Amino acid sequence: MIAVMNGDGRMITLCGFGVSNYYNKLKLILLEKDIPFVESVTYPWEREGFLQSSPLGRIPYIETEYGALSESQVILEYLEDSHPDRPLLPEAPFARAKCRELIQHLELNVEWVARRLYREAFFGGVVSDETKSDVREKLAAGLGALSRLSSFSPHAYEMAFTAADCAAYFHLDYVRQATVKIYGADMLEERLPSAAGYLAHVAQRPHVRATIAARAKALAVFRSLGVEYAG
Ligand SMILES: N[C@@H](CCC(=O)N[C@@H](CS)C(=O)NCC(=O)O)C(=O)O
Repeated sequence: MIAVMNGDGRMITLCGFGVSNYYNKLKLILLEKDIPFVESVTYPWEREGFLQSSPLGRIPYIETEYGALSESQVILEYLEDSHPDRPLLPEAPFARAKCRELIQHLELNVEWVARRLYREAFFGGVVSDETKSDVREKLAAGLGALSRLSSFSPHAYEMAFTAADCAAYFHLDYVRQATVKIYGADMLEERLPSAAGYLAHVAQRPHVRATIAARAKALAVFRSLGVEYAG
């Protein structure tokens, strides 16, 4: 647990576990914005204990001095509004919307589609051939949409590091791994050729490197628990 407290006593608790790409999206936002926070390891299969904080029992969620907040994009925008000092969204309304548009396409039409493969790709389960073929088709469309929105060179949204990169790194990395495992081919390479260079570039950031290292440790802990979980 990272325990850091602000000078004025406010503190955010990030709840979830470090294997989750949505958790790591927010962790990276907090680190990059230099917002004090503590981490509370919270597993989705323990949802009965936190449904009041995250109504579907999903992680990540945060606890704040005002109450709990769920859904990573809502949390991201709350952090941006409440801690404007180190902005991770562009200031101009249209650019701000374009950056969020990219995140929404990435999550709805790419990550959420690829997620249906995770059970087999990462958690030792089985996914039907029908699902694999459906995902392949929808993922091709989602990645096509992303390629029309961004060149991912050098960043997800234009030239500067933004919140879109915090989401893109951890989502695209899992999408790539899942497609390699399930289809024997990297769909990012096929549909988003700049992704490999982009991921390598973003991975050099100190906070990204630290979050990747924490993810490896969280994965080892998760495996040692021997629980059945499908993502
Ligand atoms: N739209 C949600 C997605 C979060 C999500 O899918 N979390 C996964 C872990 S990566 C989870 O809690 N899965 C358990 C479940 O859906 O029951 C967000 O952005 O926070």
